[in-house]
Amino acid sequence: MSKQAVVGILAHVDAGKTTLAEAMLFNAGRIRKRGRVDDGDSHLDTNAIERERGITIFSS
Ligand SMILES: Nc1nc2c(ncn2[C@@H]2O[C@H](COP(=O)(O)OP(=O)(O)OP(=O)(O)O)[C@@H](O)[C@H]2O)c(=O)[nH]1
Ligand SMILES: [Mg+2]
Repeated sequence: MSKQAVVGILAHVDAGKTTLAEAMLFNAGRIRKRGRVDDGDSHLDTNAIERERGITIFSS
């Protein structure tokens, strides 16, 4: 069984939390492509409103 880590990132709105989390997943080899919030293709912001506006709304 692989090790799991629960990581919380706290910072101000638009500070770069999603971008950092995306980079961490990519560097750990958990996602093949590092998406970009600005391009609307981040792995973590999947909702249409999130992608359109480039902000995280939902947590999961
Ligand atoms: N120059 C620069 N821009 C960054 C960096 N990290 C993120 N950004 C930009 O900052 C903006 C916000 O990044 P997000 O990753 O969406 O920030 P967030 O904290 O998840 O935002 P919310 O979920 O809306 O609170 C985007 O335009 C990113 O491209 C960085 O290290 N350097
Ligand atoms: Mg975010």
